[in-house]
Amino acid sequence: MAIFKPPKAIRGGIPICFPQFSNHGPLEQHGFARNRFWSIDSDPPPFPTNSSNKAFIDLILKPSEEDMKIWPHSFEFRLRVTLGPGGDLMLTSRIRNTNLDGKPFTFTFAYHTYFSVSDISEVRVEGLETLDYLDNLQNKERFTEQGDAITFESEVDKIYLSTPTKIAILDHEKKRTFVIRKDGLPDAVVWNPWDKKAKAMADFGDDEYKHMLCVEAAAVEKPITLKPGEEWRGRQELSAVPSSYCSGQLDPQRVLQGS
Ligand code: TA6
Repeated sequence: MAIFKPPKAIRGGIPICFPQFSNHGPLEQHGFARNRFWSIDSDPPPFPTNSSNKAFIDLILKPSEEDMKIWPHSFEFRLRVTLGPGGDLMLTSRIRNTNLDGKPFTFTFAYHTYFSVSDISEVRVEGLETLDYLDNLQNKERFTEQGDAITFESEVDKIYLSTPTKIAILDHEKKRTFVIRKDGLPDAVVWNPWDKKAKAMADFGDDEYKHMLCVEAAAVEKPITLKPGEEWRGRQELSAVPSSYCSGQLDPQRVLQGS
C-alpha cells in the first residue's frame, strides 16, 4: 500500500537513510535522501568495476537550498546500482564532503531493505546470533542475542552491532535464501512492525507484516565523520539462492561461508 507521491518516502524497495538513520534533531525520520529526486550522474569519477557487471546506473544527489537549512553541509552522494549477470543487486554509495567552509560533517546511514517473504513465522535470519543489539522497542537499551538463528513471533526493531559481512534470510516456505553481503556498514537493523503497528501505518496493509522483513545494512552506532574532500563508501550486495533448508540439501552455514 505504498504511496508513490512526494514528499513521503515510498514504503518498500530499498529506501536510503541519509544523513541520519532514526529521528533525532531537526532532520526528518531517516534523513531526507529517501525523499528526494536524484539525477543521473553522467560523468562519475572512476570506479573500480567488475567487468562482468555491465548493467548499472549512476545516480547523484546534492543538497538543495532547503536541505542546507536543515543540514548545513555540502555533499555529493553518488549511488551506483548494478544488476549482476545472475540477478544479484549491488548498491554502492559514495558520499563526499564538499564543504567549502572547512567543516567536517557526521552522518549515519542505512539501506532500509524490504525483503518479500512467504510467511514471517517461517523465516530465520542467520549471522546475527550471539551479537549485541540496541532494542528500539526498549529505549535503545543494549542486549546480547541468545540462542540460535533469529526467528519472528512478535514486533522486532533491533540494531545489531558489529555484524559479519554476510547475513542470510532463510525463507523456508519459498525454499529461497537471500544473502546480504556488505562492506563499510558494520551494523544491521532488523524490523518487522507486526500486527498493531501494521494497522497504524497508512501505507502498509494490515496483514502485510506477514510477508515482509527489513534487514538493513547500516552504520548507526558509530557515526561517520568526513572532513572536506574526504569520501566514504558503503556497499550492499543482494542475491537470492534456492534453498531447501529443512531437507538439509543446503546448509545455511555454507550459504554464509560460501562464495
Ligand atoms: O528500521 C527500522 C525503523 O527505524 C523502525 O523503527 C520503523 O519505524 C521503520 O524503520 C520504518 O520507518 P519509516 O520512517 O519508513 O516509517
